[in-house]
Parts: sequence; structure tokens; C-alpha cells
Amino acid sequence: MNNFDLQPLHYSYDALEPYLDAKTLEIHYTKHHQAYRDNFVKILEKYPALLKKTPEDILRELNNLKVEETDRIKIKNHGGGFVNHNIFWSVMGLKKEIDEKLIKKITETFGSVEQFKQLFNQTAIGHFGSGWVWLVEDEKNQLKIYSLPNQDSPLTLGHTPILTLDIWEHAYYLKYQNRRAEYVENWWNVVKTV
Ligand code: MN3
Repeated sequence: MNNFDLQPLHYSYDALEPYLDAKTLEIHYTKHHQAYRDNFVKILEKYPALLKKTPEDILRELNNLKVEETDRIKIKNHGGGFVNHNIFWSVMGLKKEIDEKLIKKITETFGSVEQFKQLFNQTAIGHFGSGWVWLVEDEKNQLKIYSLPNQDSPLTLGHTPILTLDIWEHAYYLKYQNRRAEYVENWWNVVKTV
């Protein structure tokens, strides 16, 4: 298994029911995520030196990579899609593994976990179109919440991702249709650390 392989899910497709349904999770992982990964690797095959880096480092160095401009966009989209989903799968699970250090920092930054979740949810609901909501640590180790469009990665901004929620319609449409707010609220039931 190398860095560019599809990482195995640490739960079954139905493990996050009823909040995330099995059908959506299976399609999301086996079709969407797989396609991002395959397209990412296909571009990198033109630049074998990049395959020696980690996918995360490629996104960190995105703006300085010695690649054709059209390929830089493809790397941003497909590489971002690959890494973003890896993070997304990893922050979820039905077994809580509360991160006390993170909770403390969230409370210091946002006032309370409830206020933090409210701001995160508002950001998710208010984001226009496809994208992701992020909790990151910025270059000054401050917690920040923001959304980014498409498959853009906080790594490219020099930030460290901590939590993320996929708000592309493919992540929720089968179960929630246009009810993004309900999807966002329910998602907290399957976040491990908070
Ligand atoms: Mn997705």
C-alpha cells in the first residue's frame, strides 16, 4: 500500500447509518473517491518525481510545482479530491474518541463546543455550490473555520486540516436531497473527536 492507493475505510458502508446512509457512502467511496484518486495518479505519471512526494506535500507545494498550468489545475482538483476525502473518512466513526486537547482549544477560541458547531454549520449551510467546510489550524496555530470551493485544500494555504465536512451534493443528496442543513446537523453524530 502506498500513499497514492485508495486508503481502506475503517468501517462498513452501513456503519454510519442512519446519519450517513450506506448507499451514499458506498458510491461516494467506490466511485467519487476512486475517480479522484485515479485521475490524480494519471496526471502524476507525467511527472514521476512527484510520485516520490506525499499527496499532502504536493498540495502544500501546489503553486510552486514545475508542471504545466493545465496540469496544476488538475492536480488541485483531483489531488485535492483524493486528500480531502481521506481526511473526511478519517474523522468519522460511530465510536467517540473525544479529543480533550482539541475541545479545550475549541472552547478557548469559539466560546463553547456548541458555539463552534453553530458557526461551522452556518458556514456549511451558507456555502454556495460545491465545496468543503474546514476546521484548521492556521500558520499561527490559531483555529479557523472556513469553507473552500470545489476540492481546494487548506494545505495549499499553509493550514493544517483538523475536521472537514464534504458539502458536495454527492455526499448527501440520496438521503437528504436539498436539505443540506439536516445533513450538516446529523453529521456531528458520526464525528469522532468532538
Ligand atoms: Mn465527496
